[in-house]
Amino acid sequence: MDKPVIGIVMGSQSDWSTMKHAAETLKSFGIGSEAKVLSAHRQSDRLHAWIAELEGRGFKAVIAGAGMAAALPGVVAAQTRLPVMGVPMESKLDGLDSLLSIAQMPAGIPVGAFAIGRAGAINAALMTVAILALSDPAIAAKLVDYRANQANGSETPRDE
Ligand code: RP5
Repeated sequence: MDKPVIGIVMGSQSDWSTMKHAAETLKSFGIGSEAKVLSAHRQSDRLHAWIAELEGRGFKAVIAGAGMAAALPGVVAAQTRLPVMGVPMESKLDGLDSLLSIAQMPAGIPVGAFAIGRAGAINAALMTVAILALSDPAIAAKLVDYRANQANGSETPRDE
């Protein structure tokens, strides 16, 4: 197993069905991740302890997913200088509550806000891949291949 360099944290076990797409995307690039359920509201002390260790353990970025009053990405960003990607869960108000909670950060503590649900989880992972690619030519080459493969998709429409 690759040494984890990307942290994946979510507010509830119920978020994993979405956040697993971030982990799977990273795995497809051979990038190790560590996934945790640590709610900003329900497990704030344990969340703080986990964040405090990340830089020392060699992590490069964090993907944080949460729903409802989705404070988690911002709380993580407030406690680390690592880049934080926020993924809104498709929750009570179709995820709009989560999206606004994640996007509307006060100036000074940035969180990258992604699309609601699966697309956001995948794109958050791809953004961390792009960050790693800046200093890792092997990952950069895989990212170029990934993009090229999308461009090679069929031109024949089909039902989902
Ligand atoms: C948030 O509340 C979690 O991120 C989750 O999306 C939502 C609901 O959590 P559960 O009640 O399913 O544990 O904190």
